[in-house]
Amino acid sequence: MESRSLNAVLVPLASLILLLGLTRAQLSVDYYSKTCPHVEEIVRKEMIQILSVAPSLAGPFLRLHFHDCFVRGCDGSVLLDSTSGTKAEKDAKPNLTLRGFGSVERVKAKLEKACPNTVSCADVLALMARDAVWLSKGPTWPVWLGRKDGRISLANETKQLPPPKANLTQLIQMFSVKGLDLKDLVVLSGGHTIGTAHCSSISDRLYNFTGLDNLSDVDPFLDMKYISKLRSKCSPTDTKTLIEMDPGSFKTFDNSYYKLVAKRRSAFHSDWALLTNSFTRDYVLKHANGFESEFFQDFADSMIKMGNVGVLTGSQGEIRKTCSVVNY
Ligand code: HEM
Ligand SMILES: *[C@@H]1O[C@H](CO)[C@@H](O)[C@H](O)[C@H]1NC(C)=O
Ligand SMILES: *[C@@H]1O[C@H](CO)[C@@H](O)[C@H](O)[C@H]1NC(C)=O
Ligand SMILES: *[C@@H]1O[C@H](CO)[C@@H](O)[C@H](O)[C@H]1NC(C)=O
Ligand SMILES: *[C@@H]1O[C@H](CO)[C@@H](O)[C@H](O)[C@H]1NC(C)=O
Ligand SMILES: CC(=O)N[C@H]1CO[C@H](CO)[C@@H](O)[C@@H]1O
Repeated sequence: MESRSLNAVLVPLASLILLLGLTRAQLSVDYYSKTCPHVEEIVRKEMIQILSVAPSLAGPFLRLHFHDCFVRGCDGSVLLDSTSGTKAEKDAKPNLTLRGFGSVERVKAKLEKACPNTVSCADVLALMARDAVWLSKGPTWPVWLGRKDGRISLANETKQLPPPKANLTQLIQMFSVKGLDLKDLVVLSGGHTIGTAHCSSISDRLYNFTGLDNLSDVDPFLDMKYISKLRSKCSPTDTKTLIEMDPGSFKTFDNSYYKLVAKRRSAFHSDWALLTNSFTRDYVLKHANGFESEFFQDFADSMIKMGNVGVLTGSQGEIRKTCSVVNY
């Protein structure tokens, strides 16, 4: 009896450690040191140019990597176009608001010129996300490289992405199936310190939270004064207007996200939900009052962890030539 129950714990534990060991062993910081030694400089140089012309793309680049990693692992599947037979992730509802695809192709094209058939689109996304944060005055981190690109992208798999209305139970569940814990959840949510949201992503909190569809049907956990402010920007049916998620500081990666969450002025119900668990609430309240460098270090650690989710390595997958289509 006893050894059986011990085995029940040890066997999955051992295979988990093995699995983590294998994935980590195959990604490495110097993966392209021989085959494409200037990969990081090439990406950085393009990113500086892209963001100097279009600074509002920093948020979208970070979000693209997140959406990539949460569906089929970080395999570039978010970048694939639909084909005649299948509707891709890109064409599913959560992805209506993704941007920056043209810039990813631009960076990839530069890399194809310097080192053909070498750097995967999944790695390009990981590097672009890191540089987007760094160029927004946030932290930087070593990007583990060597991901291969997948050949499959299915719209219905975007169900694995947390919706903005999610409660903490759902968030914990959706992160834990990706191997990400409570700390990763509260830390990575801090990514909402940069970028914008469409009115359509928040209008239910302002007008129709429980489906009653009248002016008193608001998210009870959103600061009332903030509701008025948001309503003045977003009419109930507006699908185009963008709001700054971190007003006044949406281009700067800092700890102000946690200040907003603490004041119940965050964009999404999912951000507010971080106040409903003692661990995540303590993290929010602590970092609302400073400790920015600790948040930066945590963010770097959790991004490296997210960048490892479900990666294809070695002989799995391929190095796509163009990020929006699989190789022949
Ligand atoms: C915890 C669960 C999360 C939920 C429910 C969520 C939901 C959303 C939604 C609904 C938007 C607005 C899209 C729009 O209307 O244009 C958004 C934007 C954004 N999200 Fe998240 N997100 C989550 C986690 C993350 C994570 C882990 C990251 C990265 C570390 C991230 C980074 C971003 C960024 C940077 C934007 C701004 C994009 C832009 O400027 O276009 N989010 N998120
Ligand atoms: C998702 O879509 C694919 C292709 O369209 C289909 O084969 C698969 O069964 C669908 N999966 C689910 C869970 O609906
Ligand atoms: C969270 O949301 C799910 C799905 O909507 C629901 O079933 C569950 O009861 C909610 N949990 C809490 C604690 O509110
Ligand atoms: C309000 O929410 C309900 C239920 O989710 C939905 O059926 C209805 O279309 C929404 N109204 C508007 C104006 O979006
Ligand atoms: C909103 O709808 C609910 C349920 O029908 C009703 O009780 C409430 O009085 C309505 N509020 C307004 C402002 O119309
Ligand atoms: C950026 C992008 O490809 N967005 C697509 C999201 O899905 C809708 C349809 O569901 C497409 O029309 C968009 O082009």
